[in-house]
Amino acid sequence: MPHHTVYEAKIEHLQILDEDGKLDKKLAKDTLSDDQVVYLYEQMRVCRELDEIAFKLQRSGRMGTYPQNKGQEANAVGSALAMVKGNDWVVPSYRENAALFMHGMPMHYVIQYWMGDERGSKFPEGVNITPLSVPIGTHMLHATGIAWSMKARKEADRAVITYFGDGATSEGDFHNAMNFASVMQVPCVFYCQNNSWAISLPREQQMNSATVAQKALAYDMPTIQVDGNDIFAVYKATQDARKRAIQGGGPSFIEGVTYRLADHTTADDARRYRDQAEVDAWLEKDPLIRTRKYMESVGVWDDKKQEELENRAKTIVKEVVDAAISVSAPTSSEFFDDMYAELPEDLRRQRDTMRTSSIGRDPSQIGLKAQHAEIKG
Ligand SMILES: Cc1ncc(C[n+]2csc(CCOP(=O)(O)OP(=O)(O)O)c2C)c(N)n1
Ligand SMILES: [Mg+2]
Repeated sequence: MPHHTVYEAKIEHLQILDEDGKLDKKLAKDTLSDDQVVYLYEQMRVCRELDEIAFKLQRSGRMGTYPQNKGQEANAVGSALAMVKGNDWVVPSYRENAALFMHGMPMHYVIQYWMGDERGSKFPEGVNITPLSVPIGTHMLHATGIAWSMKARKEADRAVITYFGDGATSEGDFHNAMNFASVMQVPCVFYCQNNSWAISLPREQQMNSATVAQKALAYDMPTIQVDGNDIFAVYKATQDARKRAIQGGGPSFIEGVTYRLADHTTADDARRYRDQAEVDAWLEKDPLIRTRKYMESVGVWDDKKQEELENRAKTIVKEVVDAAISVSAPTSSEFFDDMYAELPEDLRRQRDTMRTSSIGRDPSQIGLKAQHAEIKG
């Protein structure tokens, strides 16, 4: 038969907790306990508080810019719980704060980072998280590389998760990372937060594929689309993917379908390009609302607990902001400190001459030496 089908595929969609907080008990089997649900809800609520305060800090001129996570928190918490803190690696973009906190990043670092302080990227030893990546897509290559090193070192019980947006999957780096990860069968979970928008560009204008998940088929990766506002579905898909990774089954892809309820960043005004009706429809699918409904339906949550949590969230975030703004200002030469273990000669020269008019040049060069001495003097 010269003409026949050589490849066929389907993309599955998984939802376990629906928008009304109703759980599919069969699908939920071996996923989250009620205690874990409460824990994840608390993480999401604290993150939401941080988001609101960060927004205010930017508006009052104390922060450069900030990308709110509002509406997407279930993707971060559900997946972060399925990975192993301090053992696995997290390679983030910039819209999954809760995952970073759950994997040990002190919360004030994220505030410091968005205030423009490089020390917000210098995580304590033992925190297996790479710095936030604002360049779109470049970090997925790092995730593949870290996972490849785990494989080369035969670290059989370790895996990597990397987060990125729908827009990032239109970048070449995404495809390079996916291809290499697949060819080398590295233990990496690729988690796409499909929030429908890449700044002002709607998903359907930047890609012609019906799902993001199907892009992984080209790399023969196990792939699934989940309701990204459903902590159960996110947890289950990530748990399956991690299990596959540590058992030598190679990389997996997860598309979490979610929505960016806020502007792209504080530098954006989404009212200029998207309908309020769309936002309103997604407000009803808010992961916090549906998780709370579920918790109330099984009797593990009530108004009193909610009030306590809201107060706790305020206290935590206030402490975090105080910690971020009370650190002493960095000295100007500190920005040379953290890129290299040993500073290359040209950068060393830049650092040593940065306050002279011979910046970056060797002050002992003829003609510059005298000038240098003059300025220093
Ligand atoms: C390499 C690169 N190109 C362009 C940009 C500008 N930029 C910043 S965010 C963004 C959109 C990203 O959309 P998506 O990947 O869907 O992530 P989201 O912001 O929706 O979470 C773009 C194009 C960038 N930061 N890096
Ligand atoms: Mg997006």
